[in-house]
Amino acid sequence: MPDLVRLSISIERPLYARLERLRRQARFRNRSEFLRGLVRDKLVERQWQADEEALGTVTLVYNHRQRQLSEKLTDLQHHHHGHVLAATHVHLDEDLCAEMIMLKGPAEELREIADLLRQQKGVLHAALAMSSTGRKLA
Ligand code: NI
Repeated sequence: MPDLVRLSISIERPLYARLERLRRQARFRNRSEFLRGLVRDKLVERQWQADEEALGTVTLVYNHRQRQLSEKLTDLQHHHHGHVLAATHVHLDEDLCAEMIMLKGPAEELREIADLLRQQKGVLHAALAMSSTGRKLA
């Protein structure tokens, strides 16, 4: 375990109250752990801004009866096979499908792949969860 540094900070009372509300809403009991999480969130945000190696998951919802859509989504993943770590397909009902595609690579390339997937006709919703390979977060 790395050395721990204890710090004391000054913060305005209303801002402290807001911080505590955020901590409770996030269901953190431990304030230190909550603050570590905030710092790591900011670090991951900076990693994406700086186009560093990143991990991302695209969630797609679409109707598989849309002509050629399943084939297009598969073609796109094959074309970017160097960035696709895994994909899971779930049949939500008779018509609708959800697909989770886990990607790894430079952040901007992951954004581009997510945008390409999102733009396909018949995709009802697409969300990109921007995460990290975990390096430089400890
Ligand atoms: Ni399906």
